[in-house]
Amino acid sequence: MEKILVTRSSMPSFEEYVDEIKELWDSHWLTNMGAKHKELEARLQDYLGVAGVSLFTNGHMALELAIQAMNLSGEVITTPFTFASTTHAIVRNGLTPVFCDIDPEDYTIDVKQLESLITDRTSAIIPVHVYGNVCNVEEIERIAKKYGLKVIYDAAHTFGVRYKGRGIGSYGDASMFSFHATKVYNSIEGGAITFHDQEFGLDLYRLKNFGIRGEEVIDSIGANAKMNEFQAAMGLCNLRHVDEEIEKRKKVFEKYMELLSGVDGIQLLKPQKDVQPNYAYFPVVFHEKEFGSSRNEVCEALKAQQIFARKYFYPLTNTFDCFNGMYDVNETPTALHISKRVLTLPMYADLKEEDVERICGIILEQKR
Ligand code: T4K
Repeated sequence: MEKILVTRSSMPSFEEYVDEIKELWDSHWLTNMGAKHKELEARLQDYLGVAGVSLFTNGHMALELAIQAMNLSGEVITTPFTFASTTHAIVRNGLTPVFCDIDPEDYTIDVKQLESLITDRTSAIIPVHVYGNVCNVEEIERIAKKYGLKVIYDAAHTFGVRYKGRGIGSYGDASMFSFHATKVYNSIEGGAITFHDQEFGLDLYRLKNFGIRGEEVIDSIGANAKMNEFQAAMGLCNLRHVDEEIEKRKKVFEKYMELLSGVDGIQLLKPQKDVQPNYAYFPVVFHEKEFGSSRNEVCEALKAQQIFARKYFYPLTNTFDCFNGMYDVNETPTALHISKRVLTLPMYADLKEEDVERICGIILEQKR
């Protein structure tokens, strides 16, 4: 039986990629903001509908350096229902994450609780557009303005998403996109920060290149987080096909919806108003009492048939071993509840209709 994994990288044809990288053999320019890098930044600025784009070697380093470039201090409010990256980027900047609970339906930061977590040490909010679901950007903006806080969105999952006709990366002070192989759009590994303030863009440019301002002037403590030309070439190729890929994902998404909607004990994503989605993930929350089987039982039943769904995002970041019990998970009860019950099903553009039917068949067999 052929294995079905939670996702499968989108790729251009071999010929298209080879054609794209041919020039690199002529130029011998392989990295350090070369021609492909420049072209991709310009194309993404246009595609994402943002004022500025800075490319990085991966999404995580993009987030870490965006936080550094903001000169934040003290506490940063975020959610624990996310990939390790979000919390680690805060902690690795010497900042203290303060965990806000999530909304029980779209799993993004619960804006009703946000204000109560603000102290005189708070400097920023880092909300996550988890699974491609858009946070309540208006309310976040209102609160941030009121308290003078910066907002950096973890938009790793929201490539191509638009809200009220605007690219999602145009909200907040900055947004981080991941172009990892597992994402809707990939540059093998890769990431970007989108921003409005061109000065901030220059800071990012320097921070991803060791803090070098000029050959003899190094005036900030940077890292090396540059996207190389082979990554940028993959990004250029995949950008030509991303709309088509999202259309194909939509079909997979709709098939899952058709087969799993209305089943007692199964909670699915709801379409969000004014959002043009990208169908990044297909999370299902299993309520054991009503469904009759637990998330773990469903996961095991799928595994027995060579189908590898994933528990994104379990465990919560505020329970990670590396934090040695520093955070109280009971402060985010909804996040805890959802993380114990969620399973993200295989989701990618080329997932066959009959495979979706098979996956749903196995899930529904677990209904007691
Ligand atoms: N913020 C959020 C909210 C994020 O979700 C992420 C990344 C980040 C920040 C950081 O962005 P990056 O620094 O990664 O750009 C995967 C990804 O590695 C990670 O990018 C992603 N989130 C996370 C949700 O998922 P793992 O540990 O689950 O990956 P792995 O190796 O188990 O792969 C999962 C499946 O993907 C495989 O079963 C098959 C498929 N796959 C994987 C690879 C590596 C492919 O089809 N092709 C591939 O090349 O973390």
